[in-house]
Amino acid sequence: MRKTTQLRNLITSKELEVIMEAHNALSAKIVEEAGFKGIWASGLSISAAMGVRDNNEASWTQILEVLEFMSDATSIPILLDGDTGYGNFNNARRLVKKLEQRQIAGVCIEDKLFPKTNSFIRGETQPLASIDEFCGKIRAMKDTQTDDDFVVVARVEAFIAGWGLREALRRAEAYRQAGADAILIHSKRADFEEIEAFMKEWGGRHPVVIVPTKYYRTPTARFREAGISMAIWANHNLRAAIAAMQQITSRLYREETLLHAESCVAPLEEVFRLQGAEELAEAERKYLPSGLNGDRP
Ligand code: SPV
Ligand code: MG
Repeated sequence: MRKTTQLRNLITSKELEVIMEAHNALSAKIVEEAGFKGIWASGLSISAAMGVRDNNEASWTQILEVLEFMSDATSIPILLDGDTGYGNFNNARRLVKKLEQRQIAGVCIEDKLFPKTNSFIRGETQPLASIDEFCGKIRAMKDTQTDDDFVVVARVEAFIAGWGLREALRRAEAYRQAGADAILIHSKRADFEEIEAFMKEWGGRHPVVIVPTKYYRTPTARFREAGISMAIWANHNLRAAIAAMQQITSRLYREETLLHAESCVAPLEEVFRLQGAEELAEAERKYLPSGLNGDRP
């Protein structure tokens, strides 16, 4: 099944679906192997892995290069965190064209201004896009896609900016009418209450996606009860990698020996397996004349 169709099915299914963050091909592959049905290509994680801030410091073509490796390495759909679409409607529609060429299944855009800032950094101070401008961007993206199943998710930042429930609903409804396939309603609160209030008023009009990073204590059953379509574990591979790398690096620095490190890290064979070394060995048996390592006289 096409990756776009897979993602559309996840978004529109009656069940709660959960997708997980990846920030490069290796983490994307790990997400697929764990059993997840989709990948969140997180702007925060990809930028952090590049050593830059989540402020569009990495160019959108640099993000595309990472995505291409992620897409090549996996068979489950990738939903790109496309920030604001990297500019106006024109940049956003060109992004859609380039994503489709790389078999990226969908993109989420947020109603902020380019260059954006991560929602958890001084959210209240962040300006929001005008509703009309953002709706034009959504329409341009939907008009550009050539695969009907390509998914455009519109992310509402009204709660992040402190604009309240009424504004969140107004924006979500406008984005639905502009053609978005789902609404991502974001919150920085430690509880689920503002999202729950939104869901009550929303009344199942259109699929809703959430990112429970800050309200991680909320049991997943409550997301189901509220009628959420998709939850995103948005940055946990990056944060796991940071913790693991800091631990092993400081230990190796202190101990000046590899003696105790070996049991704390993945075996080298696991690295080769994840890279697909076995497939290359098979291909060599098929395509390389046996015993030849270059011509010798
Ligand atoms: C991301 O993963 O980059 C997101 C989610 O956009 S958040 O960091 O919560 O804004
Ligand atoms: Mg982001």
